Amino acid sequence: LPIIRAQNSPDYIPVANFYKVEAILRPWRIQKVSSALLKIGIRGVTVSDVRGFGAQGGSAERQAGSEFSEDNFVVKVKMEIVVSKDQVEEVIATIIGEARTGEIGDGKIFLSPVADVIRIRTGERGEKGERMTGGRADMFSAGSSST
Ligand code: AKG
Repeated sequence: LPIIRAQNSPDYIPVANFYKVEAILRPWRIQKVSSALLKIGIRGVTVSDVRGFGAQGGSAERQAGSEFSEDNFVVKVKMEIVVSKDQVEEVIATIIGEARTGEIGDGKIFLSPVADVIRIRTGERGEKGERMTGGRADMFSAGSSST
């Protein structure tokens, strides 16, 4: 990846065409988040059942007992979405808008550069590899595609 500023600087900025938005979320907010993402044209979403803890060590604010497992790791869902650079901020805002309760345990979002996206079926890479049928590119080209 091209790097702006010295690579060994703590404030270097990796530049990429694609970014992975990785969100650790409350399981019961996943449905709201994914339907909001669908509405803005996001089609490729991966979720995993995960357990973890943050600054509270997984032990604070036991307002929802069922969220906690025996060993104090809190049950969460990890949602991973790889999008082109221009979609990153809208995706982050959408996730926050649907996932935030304002209480401890809302989770976190991690953003990382992604070097390439490759569709296994076709071998397409880059923008073609990332594009999803019915997704953003189709939504924006709907008016002009008939010409
Ligand atoms: C933490 O461990 O930092 C927490 O936020 C625990 C509370 C939760 O995730 O529900």
